[in-house]
Amino acid sequence: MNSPVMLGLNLNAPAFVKNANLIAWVADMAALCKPDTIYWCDGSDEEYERLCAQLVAAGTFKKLDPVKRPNSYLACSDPDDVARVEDRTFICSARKEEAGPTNNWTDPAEMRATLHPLFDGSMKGRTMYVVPFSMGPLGSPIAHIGIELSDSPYVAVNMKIMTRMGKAVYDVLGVDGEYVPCVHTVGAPLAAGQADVKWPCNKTKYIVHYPETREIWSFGSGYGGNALLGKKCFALRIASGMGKAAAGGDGGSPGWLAEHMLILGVTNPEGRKYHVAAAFPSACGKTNFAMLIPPAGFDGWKVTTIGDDIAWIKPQPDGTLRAINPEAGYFGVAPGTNTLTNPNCMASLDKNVIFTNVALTDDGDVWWEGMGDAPAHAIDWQGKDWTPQIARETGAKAAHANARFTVPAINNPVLDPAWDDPRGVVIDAFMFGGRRSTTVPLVTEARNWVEGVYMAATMGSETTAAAAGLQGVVRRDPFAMLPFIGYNMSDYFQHWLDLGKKLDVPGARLPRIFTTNWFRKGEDGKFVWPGYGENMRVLKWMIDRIEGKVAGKDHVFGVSPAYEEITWTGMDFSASQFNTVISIDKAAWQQELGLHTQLFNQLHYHLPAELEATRAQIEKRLAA
Ligand code: SAT
Ligand code: MN
Repeated sequence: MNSPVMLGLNLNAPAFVKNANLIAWVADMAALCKPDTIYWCDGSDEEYERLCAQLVAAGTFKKLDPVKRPNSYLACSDPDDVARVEDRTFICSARKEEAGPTNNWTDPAEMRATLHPLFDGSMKGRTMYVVPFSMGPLGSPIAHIGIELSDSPYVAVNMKIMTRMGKAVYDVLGVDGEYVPCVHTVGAPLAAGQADVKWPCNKTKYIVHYPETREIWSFGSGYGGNALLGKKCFALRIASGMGKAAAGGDGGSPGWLAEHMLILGVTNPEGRKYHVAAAFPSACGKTNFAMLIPPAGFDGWKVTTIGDDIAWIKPQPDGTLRAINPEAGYFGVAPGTNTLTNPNCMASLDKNVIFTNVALTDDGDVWWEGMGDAPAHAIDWQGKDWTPQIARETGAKAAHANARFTVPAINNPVLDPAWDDPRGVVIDAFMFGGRRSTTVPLVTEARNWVEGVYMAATMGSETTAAAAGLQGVVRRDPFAMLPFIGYNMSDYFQHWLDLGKKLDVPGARLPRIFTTNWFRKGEDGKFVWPGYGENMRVLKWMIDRIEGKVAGKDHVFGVSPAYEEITWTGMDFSASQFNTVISIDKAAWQQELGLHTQLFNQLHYHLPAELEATRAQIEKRLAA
């Protein structure tokens, strides 16, 4: 391989970078990708502003009105680059069984041979940004460091919001610290004199993970989880494997968990505070739930946000589980967000935001479907004129269904004081929630850890616009991790079961496990449960369960609330409406169990016997 010096490229490594391994790797990657220049990000505000100004000059960003949206920008992507590409995402472990049947797998040597020519010269005519980031509070025992090399300044500025990015990371890394190397290119090299486009990307896309060597290689996309490699690629796919690999050893370590979960704090009027980690698939309202405002009638209740998408959870010697949010910002879904569905989120979006694929209004602000009154005219996310009349006539959407905002966590008015605490917070309950128009009740508590793992493992959900492809079809999405687990799904189930056993030490109290479904529909095809802030009523029932205040009703696969156990103050919801969202239809559940069997057949390799036994028990109870 040519050295960068031979190529005439100056590495420009600043004095604060003291890690020889890192410098050598950057040199190797520069020799391969052949950028025109290398820029080492320091994470300063001055740098952020400079890169944003550069993105404005390039036409990628539009600066929004400085009074209406101070220090905020709009980016509109290529229409072919709008969501995660699950069919182009690969887990390249040494053996196929280690990736498991739910992941795309290619032999690592073969994948390297495919990627090498694609990355060779891929950054020509561009700058390679060296982006140092910490997933989690700097120096936290639960946190880990990554370095992303990217030829996208859009990625660099988004990483500044989404992670602890900058110079201080190098202090934690030191001369020989470890980091996860992440290489990203939009795959659009520029010939000498060739003009750039606003959103460079490539029709060919590869989002590749090598779990053994803990590397991430991403080619061809500039969007979201495809390109901001700290998020799904590192914090879920690579980290889930790290947590599993940490299990065992001489000390019998339980390992740890990297989960697709929000983390919230909930304080009751008596002042007792609990922490809940909740898994929902992408675009199913994690950000809304994490910022929930208790409705009228819930005086003295308070919900605070630790994280809205990902949780890293480590068992402690006392049997507790402590969790951190590895991220520092929110990459949330814009459409549907408004002052009624999520007032705290709307307040967060007042300033310092990067919007992607929403509409630009004539007064230099943004708009999306479900934000409120439509403007008389706007420029839609594809740069076309948009009016309410055009929308009526053609169905054109002003914003893409997967349009996003990138916003710093510190903008959130209900940010939990412990959100940046390196020790994390103690988890009292897990929640798993799918998007199901039928069958699954509003809320159910598992009677024990194994039953909870079974519920999470068999969760189904209707697909959303967060991933490219078919939408609204029910697929099994175990733990809301189907697109994010970095190793064999059945081994992951086993990891959860083993962890539960190891935590079950005298004096310790395992977190309770609940499943929820906000999305049951009535015969008219409309949602029956109002959701959003009203979800507080379900959250309160969970806390009441933890405190032993409500008995619940036992049924075939867990415990659900009686109508009187939910606090209805300030809400009209009849017993019969409640029945529509909580009832268990035997025939539907017999069918549902058939789908569980199908899933278990698919996952038979290493499938824990406890899960199959739990399924058989439920089947027996159903038949009784
Ligand atoms: O684009 S992301 O993968 O970051 C968002 C999501 O799918 O949750
Ligand atoms: Mn997510």
